[in-house]
Amino acid sequence: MLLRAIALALVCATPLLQAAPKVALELVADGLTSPLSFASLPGGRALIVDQPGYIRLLEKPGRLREQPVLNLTNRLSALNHGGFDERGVLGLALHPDFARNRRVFIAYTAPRRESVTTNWDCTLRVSEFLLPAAEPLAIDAASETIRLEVDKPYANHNGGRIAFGPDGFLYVGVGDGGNGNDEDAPAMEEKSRRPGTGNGQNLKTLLGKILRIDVNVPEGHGIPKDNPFADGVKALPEIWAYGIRNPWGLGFDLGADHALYSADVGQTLWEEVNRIERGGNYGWRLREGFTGFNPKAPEKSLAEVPATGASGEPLIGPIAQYKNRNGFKKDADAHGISVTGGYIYRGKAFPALEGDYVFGDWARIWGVPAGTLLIAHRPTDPKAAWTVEPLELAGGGKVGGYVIAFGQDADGEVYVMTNGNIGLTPGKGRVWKIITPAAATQASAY
Ligand SMILES: [Ca+2]
Repeated sequence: MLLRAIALALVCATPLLQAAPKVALELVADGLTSPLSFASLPGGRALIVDQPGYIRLLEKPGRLREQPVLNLTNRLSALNHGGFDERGVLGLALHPDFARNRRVFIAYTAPRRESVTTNWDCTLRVSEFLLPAAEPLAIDAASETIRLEVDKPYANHNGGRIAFGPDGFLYVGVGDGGNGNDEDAPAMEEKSRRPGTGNGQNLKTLLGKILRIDVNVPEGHGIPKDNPFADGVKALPEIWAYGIRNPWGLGFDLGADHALYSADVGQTLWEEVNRIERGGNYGWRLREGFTGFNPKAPEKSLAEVPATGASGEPLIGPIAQYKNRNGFKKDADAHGISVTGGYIYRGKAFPALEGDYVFGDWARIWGVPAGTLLIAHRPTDPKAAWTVEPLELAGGGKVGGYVIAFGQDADGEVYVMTNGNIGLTPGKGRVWKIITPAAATQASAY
């Protein structure tokens, strides 16, 4: 027993012993508008998504090819150019067998489908394109095959982060429909809706979900046989997990159990990171983080925390959460106002971060371009909460922009994407590689 007590004491003391290493940033791409996704190509190059409608080619660090690989501007929903906007090109993923089949999957907001009620905003679309190996690399827009469409009542909370799992299926994060407090969306599917529950808890809408689809079919998508609601009776069959608000960040662990991690942007009080399990109910809008959520008074947690969803299923709490400064202005551990999801670190530069979750927060205050890099340390006890702290820049430097997205290369190293503007004003979108201060000797380092 004594040994066990000592072991427990050591486990409990671990967070105090862990001081995250200081990091530096190497500028790898500049002059973009709002870079949101990064995918390594064979041969050391990478594709970068720029939100207003471009897929760009990073030839090597510091050299972004001028001519886009793909221009999608004429397929997007109208954008608020020059201002804040959550719409545009949002996510990109290479097929697991890309080296042979050259298939690229892109998520973007398209104009509202004609079949949709006119007071809705846009349609989140996931399409496949072919990227021929011939140089110079270019995607023919005519190669588009639409795989999935989800209609959106509002302009915000689109999700649109996509990732292939080790199972070969495509996972798609979809936000709760937008506006705030997970309102029930305007009456498009009136008959199938249970009013008053919000979209996250409504299993008859794809809003507020993590989806899992089979794209190895000629058109559209198939339903993997082992999806939790594959028969489509109780729920739409694409649903893999639910109770999600705005999954901004979606990534599989390159190592260990290859689990899926997703950040979920909070409403007012709590920002969270989830490990996404098959069929899991992540609580929104019954809960925000570990607390009970009241859509009529989002600034105050409910006294009683709901434990289960409508069918008695347990609500799954986040692996990590931190305070939102909108609700906790004076608290030092309120790191910002909107979580930006990242990746489990599996690179070589920071052995101390192996298995930890590298992510960030968009900004400390609306309108001020000062985001924060964060690290969630994986606990020794898998049931314990991950501890969150800032991932500080050596020399006390600051990330000079909103932290809008993260990327990960084939070596497991992590990239952070920033925007010096609040939205779609061109010129201050940058992609940085997170490197050690010792490696930051080049002039390009931050
Ligand atoms: Ca949650």
